[in-house]
Amino acid sequence: MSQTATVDELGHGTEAGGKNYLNQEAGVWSWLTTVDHKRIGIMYLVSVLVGFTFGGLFALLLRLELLTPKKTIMDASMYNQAFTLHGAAMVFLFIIPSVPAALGNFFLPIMIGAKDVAFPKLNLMSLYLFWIGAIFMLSSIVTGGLDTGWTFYVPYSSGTSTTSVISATFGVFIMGFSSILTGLNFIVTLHKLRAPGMTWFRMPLFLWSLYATSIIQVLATPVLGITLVLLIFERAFHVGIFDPTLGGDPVLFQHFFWFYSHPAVYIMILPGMGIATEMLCVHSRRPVFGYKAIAFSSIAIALVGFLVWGHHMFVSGQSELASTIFSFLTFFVAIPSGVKMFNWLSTLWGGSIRFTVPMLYALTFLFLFAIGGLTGLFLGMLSVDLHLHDTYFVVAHFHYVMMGGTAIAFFGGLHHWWPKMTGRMYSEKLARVGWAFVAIGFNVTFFTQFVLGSRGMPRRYYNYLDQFQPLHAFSTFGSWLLGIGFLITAVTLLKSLKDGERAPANPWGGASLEWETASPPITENFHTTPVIERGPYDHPVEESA
Ligand code: HEM
Ligand SMILES: [Cu+2]
Repeated sequence: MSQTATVDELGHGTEAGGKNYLNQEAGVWSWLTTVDHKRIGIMYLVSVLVGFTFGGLFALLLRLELLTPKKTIMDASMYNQAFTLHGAAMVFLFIIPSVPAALGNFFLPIMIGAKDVAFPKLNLMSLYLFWIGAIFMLSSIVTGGLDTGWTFYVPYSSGTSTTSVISATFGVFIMGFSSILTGLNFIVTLHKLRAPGMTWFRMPLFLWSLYATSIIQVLATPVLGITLVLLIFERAFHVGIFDPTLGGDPVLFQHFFWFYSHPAVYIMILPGMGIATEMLCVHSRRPVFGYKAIAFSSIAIALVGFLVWGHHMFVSGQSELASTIFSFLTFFVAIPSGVKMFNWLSTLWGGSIRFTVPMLYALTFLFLFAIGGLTGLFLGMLSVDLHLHDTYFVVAHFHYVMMGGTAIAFFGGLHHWWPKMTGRMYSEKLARVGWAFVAIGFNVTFFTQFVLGSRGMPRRYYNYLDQFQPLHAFSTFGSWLLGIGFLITAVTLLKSLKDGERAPANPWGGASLEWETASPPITENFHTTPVIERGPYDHPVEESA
């Protein structure tokens, strides 16, 4: 393959120095008022990476505190604030918007051969809502902190806590609208703007995962919004809704909260699964095994995900019958997840696997998500969860899913699509070193916590019994490896912007539409509307260069 993209028969390529979405217009104002989904995607990308860095710094501080059994660097109340801010930043500022709003915005229209999303101005408005919500949430840091945990459980949050609960929850409320409107935009775009020949079953599977995610965003997020408004009412005006001393019901809050937040974990993982599918196919040069099974399993996960929220409430005092039913239903989610795992492995089988950086991330995703998912079954088992609830086992489980699953897929996707988004190649060697630190550091940090949890180390404690120290110290050491890994990755990618080689249109030999446009794409994505005649993983016959 030649190193500079050439103009192909659709006229997509640009020669060096040609116009593209990055240099079409210059200046901050042109970015802040843009309606180009690619620029909006890039602004989300920068925002979520800032959120990740912020949350990551708090993670390092938390782990540093846990290096010794007594006070190391902070006292108990600071520890509470640190894990709240870490959790809230990672969930609301990073992981929920990371794949859909950043990478999805950039690639969804391109992958269906469209010029933009259905409602470009609404898309820009969603970004502003995200920023405004984030400012409200983060303002709580300077106006009294936040120590409720990212779950805002009542009655602590509505009465007892003296921290700035209202500004933080109001911020999350606003960010919720950003999420809902993005989901709505994606659904309409996928229904209405597919290029001629782009049937539903010719869409890349990443888009099926975003479609399923959008359904959850539109249906579940309003419930969280209403719940937070009720919480604000109770805290501000002492209306009894959740607080038993005011005549309210605290378990009701948990029902409302998890009715959103369990589906929300699929907002977090489904897009990650979608990216993994793309990376596995492209970098093993194999059409996906079981296209429809993967597509429909995404929808199945989204739907079944609405029926299992009570597994977060086994010890909340809900009835034993309810717990038994929720436990039973929880296992059903394992079926579509298992289907995906089977299809991914079958895709790799007999493929010509190339150990590029995105492939390394994809394989890491498979390994870590398998551990995260399977330990979820331990926790879904009513009898086992009674022992493991609120221990480090849970902390390990959700980090394996959220960080090992989604965040790893996200960073893999960043490496996979970086050449397309920026027009630059990064140093594969450096990126590999970054990956190695992240992969090893992750397991050192979090595998240890399965052991800690099963031995009884509770979650959210800043002091602990001496017997736990060796494992905690090992986990803290792992967090430093992780920190180094992300630092190396950041340097690798930023360096490529300065002196990276120019990226060709199709550096990995992918078959979906984004690889047919130039790197970086022109503002309209394509000079002429493409007409699609094959599936997203079928290579055209003549492609051999
Ligand atoms: C850089 C690696 C990370 C480290 C070292 C780390 C470390 C920690 C620690 C020490 C806690 C507190 C546990 C406790 O005391 O109960 C925690 C909680 C949490 N983390 Fe992370 N974390 C990391 C990355 C992430 C990522 C990527 C996400 C999500 C995408 C995430 C989401 C959460 C959540 C939701 C909590 C729960 C907070 C709470 O209990 O309210 N973390 N993490
Ligand atoms: Cu759940």
